[in-house]
Amino acid sequence: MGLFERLRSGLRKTREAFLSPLEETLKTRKRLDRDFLYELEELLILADVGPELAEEIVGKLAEKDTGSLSPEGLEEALEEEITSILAGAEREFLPPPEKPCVFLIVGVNGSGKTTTAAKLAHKFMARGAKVLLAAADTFRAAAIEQLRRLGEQVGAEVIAHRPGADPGAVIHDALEHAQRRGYDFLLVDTAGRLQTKVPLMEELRKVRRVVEKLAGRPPDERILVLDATVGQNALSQARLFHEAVGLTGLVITKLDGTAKGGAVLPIWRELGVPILWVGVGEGMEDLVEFRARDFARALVRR
Ligand SMILES: Nc1nc2c(ncn2[C@@H]2O[C@H](COP(=O)(O)OP(=O)(O)OP(=O)(O)O)[C@@H](O)[C@H]2O)c(=O)[nH]1
Ligand SMILES: [Mg+2]
Repeated sequence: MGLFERLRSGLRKTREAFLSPLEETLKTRKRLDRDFLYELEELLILADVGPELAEEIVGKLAEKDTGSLSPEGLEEALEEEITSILAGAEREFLPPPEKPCVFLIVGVNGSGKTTTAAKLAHKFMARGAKVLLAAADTFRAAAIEQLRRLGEQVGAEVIAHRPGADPGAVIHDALEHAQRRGYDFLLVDTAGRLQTKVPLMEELRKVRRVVEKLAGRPPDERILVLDATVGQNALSQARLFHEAVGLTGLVITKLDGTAKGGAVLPIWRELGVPILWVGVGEGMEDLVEFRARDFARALVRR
């Protein structure tokens, strides 16, 4: 499967929930009248685009009204509006000149951090890079095991300490190892507990300092992994993480498991942090680079 097809298939639930009722309406209506626009706005809100952006999109469409309306014409207009809203969210990932490129991967429980770390390792290794994974989630023994297993699956080396060890020490070790052995990437998987918010944030700041001290610069990428099934509610968490580590990018996971894929729009609008990749399945190949046009097309085009 090509990457666009992977994205399209991942967004199927959102697209169907949105397009099917719209197409029904289009069978009976031929104009962008008030009722139709109202229904469109509702469908956008159901897809978790949020009331403000839904109104904005519908407003733009109303301005463009050219009289008769075909399903294709409407889909095309929607694609344009969504692409233009998301245009700034696109950021190409480029590794820094100095090796290793350090990724700090953060997020709440179960958002998909460990899986995403392994998917990224898989992606970079396929391009010939040397990738090291660090198990800085020392909170649960099972978390360390999970990373080891995934590391084995993708063929990446994993640095881990005992459960309960200091995450800072794991990162220190891993970074030294990566520097000595000429690794291109060090991907740091962290713990995701939210119930202990303040200590977690302190811990993340500390992790950032450990990297700064040893590498002479903060982690190159501070990536927040957000679960799309949480929809817009992910925003308040995102702000906390942004405060703690200064995010450089987002990965939005589990788009395949939700009809709320539209939440990507308000997440970008409210947070202003670029979206680097999206997760569209549990497999190691199911991580797609975020491109505004592709995303919009996969979301609203039949
Ligand atoms: N369908 C789907 N499932 C995903 C995706 N990304 C991750 N998952 C699944 O989500 C579950 C949790 O993923 P993990 O990677 O363990 O999440 P985590 O953030 O590391 O979790 P904690 O370490 O417990 O905080 C696993 O079953 C993953 O397979 C995705 O894009 N799509
Ligand atoms: Mg994990």
